[in-house]
Amino acid sequence: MATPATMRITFCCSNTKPEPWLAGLQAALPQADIRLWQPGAPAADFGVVWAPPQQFFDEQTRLKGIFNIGAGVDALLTLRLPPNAVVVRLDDAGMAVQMAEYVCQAVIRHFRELDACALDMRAGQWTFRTPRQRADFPVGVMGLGVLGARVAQALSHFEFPVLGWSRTAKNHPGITCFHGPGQLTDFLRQSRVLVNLLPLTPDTVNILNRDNLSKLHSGGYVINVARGAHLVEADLLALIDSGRLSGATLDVFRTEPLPPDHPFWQHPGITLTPHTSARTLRADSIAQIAAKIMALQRGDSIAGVVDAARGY
Ligand code: NDP
Ligand code: OXD
Repeated sequence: MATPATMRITFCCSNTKPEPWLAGLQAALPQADIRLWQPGAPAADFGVVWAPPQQFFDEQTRLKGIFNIGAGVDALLTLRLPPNAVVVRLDDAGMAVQMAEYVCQAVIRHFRELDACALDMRAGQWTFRTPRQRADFPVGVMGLGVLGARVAQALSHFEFPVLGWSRTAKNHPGITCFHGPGQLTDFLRQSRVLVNLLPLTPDTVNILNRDNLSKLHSGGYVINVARGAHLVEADLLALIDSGRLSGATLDVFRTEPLPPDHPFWQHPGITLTPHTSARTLRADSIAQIAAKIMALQRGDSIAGVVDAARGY
C-alpha cells in the first residue's frame, strides 16, 4: 500500500519573525513538513503568507490553499496567484474584539471630549463641559462583516444610535441597516461619526472622498481603520480645516509608515495610530489556519474563503 505523501506547508510572510510561527504551525500539524520559503524551494500544498513577492507564487504553482495572516487581502489579490488555490483570510482570530475596543474608545473619546478635557487638566484648569446627547451622535459603520458587525454591536451597547452599510442586505438587531450604492447617501446623511471597516476593492477605493464625507452631519467625525486608500487624504484635510468636519482618528494610511513630512502628523484635529487597531494574534491565527488546513484535507468546506472576483 502506498504511504500517503507528507503534506508540505511553506511560510512566506514579510515583516514577520518566522521562527515562532513555524514552531507553532509544526506543533499544531505535527505530521506536516513546514518550512520557511526560499527561492527554489520544493512545491508545497499550502502557503501561509503576508505580502509575499510575486516570485513566491510564480514558483509555488501547486498550492491548493493560500492562508493570508490578515483579514484584508487587497495586496494579495494584486499578485498573479495559482489558478486552483483557494485564498483564505483570517476570520476574526481575535481581531474583532480588538477592533471593537479601538473603535469604541475613539468614538467615546470624541463624544466625551476627552482630549480637550486632558488639555485643560494639563493647563491646570478644572473645567466642566456640558454633557452631549448620545442621540445627537449616530455612528455609521461602513462594512458589516466579521469586524464591522462586532464593532456595530459593541457601539450599540454604549447606547449610541448605530447604522450600518454593507453590499448585501443585513438584519442586525439594534442596528439600522442600509445596503448597496443606492442607500449610501441615506446612510451617510443620517450619520455623524463614520467608521470605515470596508475591504479595499475597486468599488471602495477612495470612498471616503469630499462628496461622501460632506453628506455626514455638520461637525462629523471620521474613523478609518480599514485601508489608507479608502480615504482621499486632501479631501479630509480640507473638510476639517474648513470646519465642515470636526476631526478624525486614523489607523491606516495610503503610505505606511506615514511619511515624516505628512500634514497628518501635526494636525490638532487628527489622532493617529500606526496600523495597530486589530493586530494579528499568532496563537489564535495558527489554531485557525491549522484547523482549516485539516478541514480542507478531509474535503470539508471552510469559512473565510475569498471571492477574488468580488475582491474580498
Ligand atoms: P469582511 O469581508 O468580513 O466584511 C466586509 C464587509 O464590507 C461586508 O459586510 C461587505 O458586505 C462589505 N462590503 C464589501 N464591499 C462593499 C461595497 N462595495 N459596498 C458596501 N459594502 C461592502 O471583512 P472584515 O470585517 O474581516 O475586515 C474588513 C477590513 O478591515 C479588511 O478588509 C481590512 O482591510 C481591514 N482590517 C484592518 C485592520 C487594522 O489593523 N487596521 C485589521 C484587520 C482588518 P457583505 O456583507 O454584503 O458582503
Ligand atoms: C489585516 C490588517 O488586514 O492587519 O488583518 O490590516
